[in-house]
Amino acid sequence: MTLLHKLSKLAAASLLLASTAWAQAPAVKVEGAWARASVQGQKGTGAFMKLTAAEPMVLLGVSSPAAGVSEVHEMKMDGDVMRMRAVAQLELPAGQAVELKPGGYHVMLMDLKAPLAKDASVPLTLRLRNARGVESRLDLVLPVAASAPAGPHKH
Ligand SMILES: [Cu+2]
Repeated sequence: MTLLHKLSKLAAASLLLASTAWAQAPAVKVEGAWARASVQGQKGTGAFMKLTAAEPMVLLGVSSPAAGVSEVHEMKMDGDVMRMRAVAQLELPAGQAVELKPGGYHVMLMDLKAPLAKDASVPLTLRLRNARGVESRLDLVLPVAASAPAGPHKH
């Protein structure tokens, strides 16, 4: 076997590894994630982010060690009253950004174990399912802020 042959075999092997790693990488891009700071005695707060799935995915749920209960909520006008309710799952169409933001969809962290201090961070895990029914988890660490941080992706 020539050296060149060996090298090309190695290159092929590493390409294969790279593509395998890519296939297992989370198929959802998360941008601008943050959680709203809470004060002593406040039981719940919101977390927000922009999710863009590379393939059709469904957000099945969320969890955080900082909260007793974590849910995906939707805010909707009911007559002239803004109400929020838990959604069982949230569709993430391929290539289309779904925004979780104040006044719309959001992650609700309830039964907080301690106030979320500004400039702290909070772990949040997204539970996802792709179109083939394969479930995956995406572990995030969200910065805690009083309002949406200005980021490079602001439009
Ligand atoms: Cu809510």
